[in-house]
Amino acid sequence: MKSKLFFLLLAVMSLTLIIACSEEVEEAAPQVEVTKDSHDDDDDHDHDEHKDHSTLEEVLERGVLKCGVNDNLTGFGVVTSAGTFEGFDIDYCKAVAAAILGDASKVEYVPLTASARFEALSSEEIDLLIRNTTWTASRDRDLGNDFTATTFYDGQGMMVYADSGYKTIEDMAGATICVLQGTTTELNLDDRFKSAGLDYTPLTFETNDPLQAAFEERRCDGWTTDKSGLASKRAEFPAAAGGPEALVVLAETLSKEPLGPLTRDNDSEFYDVVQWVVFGLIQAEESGITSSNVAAMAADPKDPGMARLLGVPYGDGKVADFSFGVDPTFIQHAIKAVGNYGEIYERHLTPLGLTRAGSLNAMWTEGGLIYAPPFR
Ligand SMILES: N[C@@H](CCC(=O)N[C@@H](CS)C(=O)NCC(=O)O)C(=O)O
Repeated sequence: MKSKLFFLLLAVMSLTLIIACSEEVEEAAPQVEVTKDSHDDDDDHDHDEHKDHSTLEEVLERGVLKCGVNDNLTGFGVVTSAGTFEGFDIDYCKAVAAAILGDASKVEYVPLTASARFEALSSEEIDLLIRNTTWTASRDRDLGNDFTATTFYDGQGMMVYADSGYKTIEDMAGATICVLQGTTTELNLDDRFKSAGLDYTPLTFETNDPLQAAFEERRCDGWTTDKSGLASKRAEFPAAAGGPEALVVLAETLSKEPLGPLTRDNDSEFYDVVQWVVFGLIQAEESGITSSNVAAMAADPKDPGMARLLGVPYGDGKVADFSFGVDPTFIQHAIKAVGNYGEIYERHLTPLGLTRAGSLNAMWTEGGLIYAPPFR
């Protein structure tokens, strides 16, 4: 009895000690304020709530791919006067539709603003988002997205009037800067000016047209976004406002903006198809396969690797089927529809003056970052 009492006392004392210690630990822990680095990413979705269903199956059943895009950025995604969508990102929507459905025209384009795009993906209004969207940690994790692969390595720039005299960001203390809401641009702008101890006033907009109007009225001294976006907007700057020559893009690149297609978390069949379409078009360029020679290459592949990529046998061998859940010729369909990476770039981005040679978007064999893992 005595020993029971002793153990009880010991237990109470240890418990008190444990509680005291844990409180101490808690108190001693540094007070870190956790900020979600994302007013762009306000919609804090619970990614685990995504149903575990396959978008790939849905697209196959529906017979149409719902692709979230930009409709106001020449080069990447824009509606032509004929009412059709075109651009670098649009070609990736077409390539995925061709790969899955065998028909590049089976795309329903859903135009989205920068701030509406993630909600559209998580609410399943779209299957896939391809809208000059930067891969970041918070978008990947907090917002429950999966970035497939980078199709364009970009970086943020600052555009000013040539007659403003601004040569560097440091010259811009006190300036008013036009910027789009719901973008990485808005956040990087703040990082850059704050860390340099420079005052500035952001003038934010939901869409590009009123932003451009404000810039033309000189209500802001600088216009910041991805350098590709600046090239696009500068190229189309109206003559009445001075034309492209009235504007200069400062040399500095303020950030890393890797752009590419994204899907929802926990949707790996669909994710894999989109990712390997991106890689397949890169490999096609490396292997010298184009939209015009793909049929000939498929009929007589030059090597076993080319046969695997195009989903055809090499000699007497078997077709390599990697169980993507689509026809093994899926990359062949994608190439036929839009061409290889170089052809897509040439068609949409070269006309904007975005020189590929010597940039991060050159092929890895030429010193760039455009690289596909082995298709085997
Ligand atoms: N890459 C950045 C910026 C994306 C972005 O929205 N860029 C602007 C300018 S390049 C745009 O698409 N503007 C067209 C519009 O919203 O009308 C991001 O993912 O947040």
